[in-house]
Amino acid sequence: MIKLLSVAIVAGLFFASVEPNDATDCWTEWFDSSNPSGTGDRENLDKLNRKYPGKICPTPMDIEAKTLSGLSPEEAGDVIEISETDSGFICRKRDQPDGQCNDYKVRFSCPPPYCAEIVCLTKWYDRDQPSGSGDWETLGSLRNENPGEICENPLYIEVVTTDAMIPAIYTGENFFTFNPTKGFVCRNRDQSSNTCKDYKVRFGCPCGY
Ligand SMILES: [Ca+2]
Ligand SMILES: [Ca+2]
Repeated sequence: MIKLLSVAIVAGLFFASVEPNDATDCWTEWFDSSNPSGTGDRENLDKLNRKYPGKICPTPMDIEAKTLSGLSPEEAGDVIEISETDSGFICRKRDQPDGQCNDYKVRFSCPPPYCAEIVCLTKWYDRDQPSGSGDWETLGSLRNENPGEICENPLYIEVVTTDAMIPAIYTGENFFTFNPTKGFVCRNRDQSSNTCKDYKVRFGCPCGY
């Protein structure tokens, strides 16, 4: 749910509670993946999850944004757009009176189960090559072929190319499936080059699984 909000509404709705509502909730560390060099500053949750696997819970309860110098959007005088927690934070230059956005960092609050849970990464898996219809590294197939090795409901997935270990989000390819509960699929037909790179994946599971 995207809402265009004035600074006053944003301050009231989303940034009034700078600490977690429940004392047992926890905040993640701060993330800054984007600079306001183009049309604005965008700190997207999906992108952050892929760039920092295991660092953010799958369904954050709240989001907080501050400038790198520590000001709230209200204090910085910026009008921001925020999709509560599912896609993160956007400051668009075109929405600003002065046409400029500050550089923001964001953090998320996570529910108690996540706070107490330390995430452990599995080994890397590479079960398929993109020589057929694409590179199919689905969680179902990987679990079937590696019994007992991967938890049923992973919290995170990390995907890199098999050769240079380039994170999938930086290869510019279009992915059919890319999430911790289904795994990863790159279909050749979705690429302008008609072929996917070869990827390997690993998952974040509760430690002790
Ligand atoms: Ca930023
Ligand atoms: Ca592969």
